[in-house]
Amino acid sequence: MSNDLGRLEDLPIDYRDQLTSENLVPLWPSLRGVLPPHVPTRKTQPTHWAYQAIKPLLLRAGDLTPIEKAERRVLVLANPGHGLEKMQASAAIYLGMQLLLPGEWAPSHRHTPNAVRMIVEGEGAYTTVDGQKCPMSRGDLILTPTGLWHEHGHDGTDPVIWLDVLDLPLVYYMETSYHVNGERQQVQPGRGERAYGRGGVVPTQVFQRSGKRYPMLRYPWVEARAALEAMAADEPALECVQVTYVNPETGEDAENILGYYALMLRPGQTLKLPARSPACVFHQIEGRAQVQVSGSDFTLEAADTCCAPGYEAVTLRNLSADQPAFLFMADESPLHRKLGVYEVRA
Ligand code: 1HN
Repeated sequence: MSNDLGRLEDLPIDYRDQLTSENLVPLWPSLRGVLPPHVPTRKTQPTHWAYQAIKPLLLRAGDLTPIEKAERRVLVLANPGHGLEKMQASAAIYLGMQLLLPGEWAPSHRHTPNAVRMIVEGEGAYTTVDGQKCPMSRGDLILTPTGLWHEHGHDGTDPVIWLDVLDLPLVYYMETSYHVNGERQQVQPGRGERAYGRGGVVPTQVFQRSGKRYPMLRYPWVEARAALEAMAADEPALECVQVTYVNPETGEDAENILGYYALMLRPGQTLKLPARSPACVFHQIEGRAQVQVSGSDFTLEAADTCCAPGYEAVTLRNLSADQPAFLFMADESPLHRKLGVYEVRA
């Protein structure tokens, strides 16, 4: 097959003008661009966002912009490879750091993109999702899946900050992104959600299925951390000490498009992750780690975040010789699997 396809400039100008006026475009000058050999073209650049840099700017946003003027007071972690104005960390992943001050309320709405929040700092805030009040503590993961009402409140005394992860870039690209505003939700006491908080047992559905697509909305960090520590202790030879956040009724990914995971690096451990098609995001929950990906070398301090493009191997190294390091990960693998494009490259 020829690597030397005809260029646009090779065509007579009158022919090109006629094509344009009929809304027609020749494929061959662009064919290698849209279908490059062996490895896709990726705009996603390895990018690191230091919490130390974000936090003071976010607190200043708290002074500059009242919550009523922001609805959601967020600084977006934008990948320069996509252009900052696109507000993308990768092709399908949006990341933002959100600040809620004591007494503030971020009003109820629902939208088509799926979201999760990973709590970074502070106590006393909560998200109400589909009538369920979900308290926020460091490391907790709270789902706000597509279509579910959600709002944030804060009864504590200090600022609360969390990382939002959404599939907004994909949903927007599909021309399916919109929101609806709503009234303050009635908190529904005890719908039994807490029964899902224990690994291995779920409520028996004797008379009918729960009917809930999202039975579990809050994944407490104490539980995920305990699972990782137990795995590490019980399987000393296990290389990748990682758990996946799943729907406890089906075992499927917690949400439809992005995947969420927690990972433990043993003291001094170096973990080489193979090149896989999905882009991914790392957020340091505890400890410090080095992240190497396609020529970039980041040090993740606690609460730092970085992203890695797809089709690149990633090396993670725990920078402590005597303490474990814990990371939250998000990636595009549920999307890639559903689309049939998921790959692991040896
Ligand atoms: C959103 O609804 C939240 O509810 C946060 O906290 C970030 C970014 C884009 C679109 C919707 C929230 C968002 C968002």
